[in-house]
Amino acid sequence: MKLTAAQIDQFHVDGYLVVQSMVPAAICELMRTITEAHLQAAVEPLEFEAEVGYPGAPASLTAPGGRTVRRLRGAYRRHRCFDAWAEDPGVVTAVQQLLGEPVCLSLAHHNCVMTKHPEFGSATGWHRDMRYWSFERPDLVCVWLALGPERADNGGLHFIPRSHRLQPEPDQLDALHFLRPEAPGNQALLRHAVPLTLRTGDVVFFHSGLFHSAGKNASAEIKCSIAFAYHGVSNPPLPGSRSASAGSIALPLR
Ligand SMILES: O=C(O)CCC(=O)C(=O)O
Repeated sequence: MKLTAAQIDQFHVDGYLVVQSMVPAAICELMRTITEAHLQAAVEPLEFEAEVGYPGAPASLTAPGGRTVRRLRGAYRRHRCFDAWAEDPGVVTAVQQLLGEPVCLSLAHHNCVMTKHPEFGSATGWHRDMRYWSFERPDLVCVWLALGPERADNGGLHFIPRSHRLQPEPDQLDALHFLRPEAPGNQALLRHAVPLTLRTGDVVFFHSGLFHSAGKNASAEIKCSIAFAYHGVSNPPLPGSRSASAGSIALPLR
């Protein structure tokens, strides 16, 4: 799959691009089945709701819902269906077009199946992924694949279009670099936020500087999405940083 010039422009202007029906239903179904099996068997490495520390998340692993899985980490080495997706030539071509150079998959960031459970799945405040990432330039692309429907009411993503180049004033952010919803400087920004509605097999490419958030899951189904992050070959992780710790996989186009 090659992106059109209009799609590339849209990504650069808005900070994100949705490609509908990029992945066939049968592949999504396989990924969903593997996800459910790994949730059922608690296949490590896992991140639990109690560990994210977001508002409304269970306070400890032993609190009710504390061991609700938030992320199946290490997706790349979890099952062939996930690494095949991470290295899919359509994905690699698209990310290469968006970053303007050959790309690498980061194993340190995202590299997971995000799961948002009803009841104990917590909301995520307004943040940009690059807040704790250490690269020469803050220009990475997250590729997010919906394995089922995603809407505002089941914990789907919200974006602030064009916020990927924003330079917030210190008082707009809290100590953890989340946007402070009550800060006067954020009111106009938050008025422009949009909920994303995705169907199974839709893919969102978004810039690591884009402010995004997600709510709780008020549906009866677990929402599952695959997230991988990519950087350009000329933009490696900084030596000694957490971003460099797990390594990257170079993805030349074959
Ligand atoms: O699904 C969510 O709550 C948000 C996930 C997200 O934005 C992240 O982990 O960076």
